[in-house]
Amino acid sequence: MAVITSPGEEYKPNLDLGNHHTPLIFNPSVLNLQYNIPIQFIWPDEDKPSIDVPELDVPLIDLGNFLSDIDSTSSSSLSSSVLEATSLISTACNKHGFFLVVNHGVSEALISDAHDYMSRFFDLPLPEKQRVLRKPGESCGYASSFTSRFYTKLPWKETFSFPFSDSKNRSKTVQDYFCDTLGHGFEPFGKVYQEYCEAMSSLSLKVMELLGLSLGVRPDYFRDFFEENDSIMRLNYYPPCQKPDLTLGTGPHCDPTSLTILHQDHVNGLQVFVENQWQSIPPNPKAFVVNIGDTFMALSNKRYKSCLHRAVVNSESERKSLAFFLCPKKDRVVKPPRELLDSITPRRYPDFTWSVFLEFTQKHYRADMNTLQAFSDWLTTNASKT
Ligand SMILES: O=C(O)CCC(=O)C(=O)O
Repeated sequence: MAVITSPGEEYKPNLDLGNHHTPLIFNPSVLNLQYNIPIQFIWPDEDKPSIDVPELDVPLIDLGNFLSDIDSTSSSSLSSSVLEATSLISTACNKHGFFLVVNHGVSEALISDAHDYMSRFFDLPLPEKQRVLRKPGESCGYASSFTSRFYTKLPWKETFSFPFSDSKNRSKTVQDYFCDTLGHGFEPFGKVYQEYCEAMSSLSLKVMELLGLSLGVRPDYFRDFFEENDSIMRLNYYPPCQKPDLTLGTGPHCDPTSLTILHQDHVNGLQVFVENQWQSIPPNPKAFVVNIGDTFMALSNKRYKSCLHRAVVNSESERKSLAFFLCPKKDRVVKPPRELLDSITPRRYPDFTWSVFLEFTQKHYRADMNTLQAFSDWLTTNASKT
């Protein structure tokens, strides 16, 4: 069975990629000028992208009032802005699971620093980045298509992922990760991303309150569930490509995680598969794109959708995005609250922990639109064997 190292990337070990038995090197400054892109980057016809797709109807949720009113979810009568936000969120999450948030309280300077340090990281010479190479079966480190790990449908990108823990008793900070893997010179990188991840974690907990309200669940239920989260932060770099109609930056996948908070730079690229067609979410520097992942789909007992999405590339501009993947504390048991169960709505998925689901996506199954169902079937089959 194919093994996946991250959403949308197929991993088959020990296969030689080069036409002449030399491994393929993902060197953006060479590849971005090539008109004959290596065959491994050419996707099958059914996956080939179209740049010219309609724009997705995605609601813009203004969090300003909600964040400034500390009692916004505890009073018996919710303010009209909270009611409006939960209604928009409910409609979007029943349909495709994507919405935008503005007036989110994250400082522009921090977002700008996070983009700036992302450029500095990807501008490093390849051997420097390789010092923090992601190993097969792991979710963190630097990854691109330069190794011989990948076989076909290579994504046109480089990524760098690292862990973030919101636990008071965490053993390592993001700063420690950068210093341990890349050296003390990288402390400023770690400092910026520790701060950025903390901002993303607290924004996700606020979004969890709104998701709870929108589902008719007490607002602290999901918020408490994600306290002390063990999350993942990913930096995505997509170089220009002279054949953008043949390849993909990130292949079609659903996020196995719980909630994704994405910040795109000014270049178009994100597309979501809704109503049988790919639709784009254009960049908005003032907004974060939020989407439901498979684990939240399970927590909501399949009320809310985790939707297929991908990133396309283009021939003129490089593109970057910052993705924070909210995940529960590793040993938390994922099960929907009782408010979402009744005699006509049975449990859709068995209990599981995030650590087992994560391992399943890394070692046994590619992240696609069927990942959660395949995991659920696998759990049920294995449970019945024991
Ligand atoms: O870069 C983007 O717009 C999407 C990235 C994404 O889907 C991912 O990192 O899983």
